[in-house]
Amino acid sequence: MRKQDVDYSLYLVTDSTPAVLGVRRDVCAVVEAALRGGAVTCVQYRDKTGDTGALVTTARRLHALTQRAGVPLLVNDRVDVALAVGCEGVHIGQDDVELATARRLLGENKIIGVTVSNVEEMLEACRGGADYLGIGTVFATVTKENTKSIIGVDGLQQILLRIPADSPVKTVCIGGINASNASRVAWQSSNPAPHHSLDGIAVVSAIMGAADPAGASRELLRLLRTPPPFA
Ligand code: TZP
Ligand code: MG
Repeated sequence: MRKQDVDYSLYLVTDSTPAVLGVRRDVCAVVEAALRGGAVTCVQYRDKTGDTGALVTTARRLHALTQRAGVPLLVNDRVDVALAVGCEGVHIGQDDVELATARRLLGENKIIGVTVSNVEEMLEACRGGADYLGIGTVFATVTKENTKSIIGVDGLQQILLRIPADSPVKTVCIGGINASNASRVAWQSSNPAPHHSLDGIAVVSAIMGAADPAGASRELLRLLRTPPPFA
């Protein structure tokens, strides 16, 4: 899979905490169920709890699942875990390893995504050669309570509008996206089309917390492609 060809439309971010996942469910089982629906296009393994050995073990299991589904696996924060597993890349925030360092460690062929919540962070990530931006937090969410800023759809649009026209960077938004707002967020962020319209939405609880992860994924992808009423 060439990194230029990655489809970011429906980007699943994992969460292993019982609050999101429910007590009896295993993160790999939920990802496997979601992938079976055929709608998830990209997976990020995000786990703030495990020790390195446990992270590598779970990342290996997830990579086997994503490879079978033909979608990329990215690891949140941990370049070392991504390297150990040989998956497709990483996602880093503003307080993680520097983009230039991650690029040196991973090389040009791996995917590096960066979280941005304002225009300055976006410009810096573009200059540094990020492959995609995770723009947010769009709406307040219980999944990640210590977010720096809630930017709303307006903030998301402001960032998209200022991405340099010649930048190849891709974009997803994150934070509180679910079936009730996915269509509106996707359409408002793409019409009238700036140079860079949104390439996808990233969700945690809308899929990881769903009773039927495959059905929830298919419904989200359908909504992304459906104009909201009065669009
Ligand atoms: N980064 C910004 S918000 C967020 C992350 C990882 C969590 C989003 O979770 P949800 O459940 O999709 O609102
Ligand atoms: Mg991080």
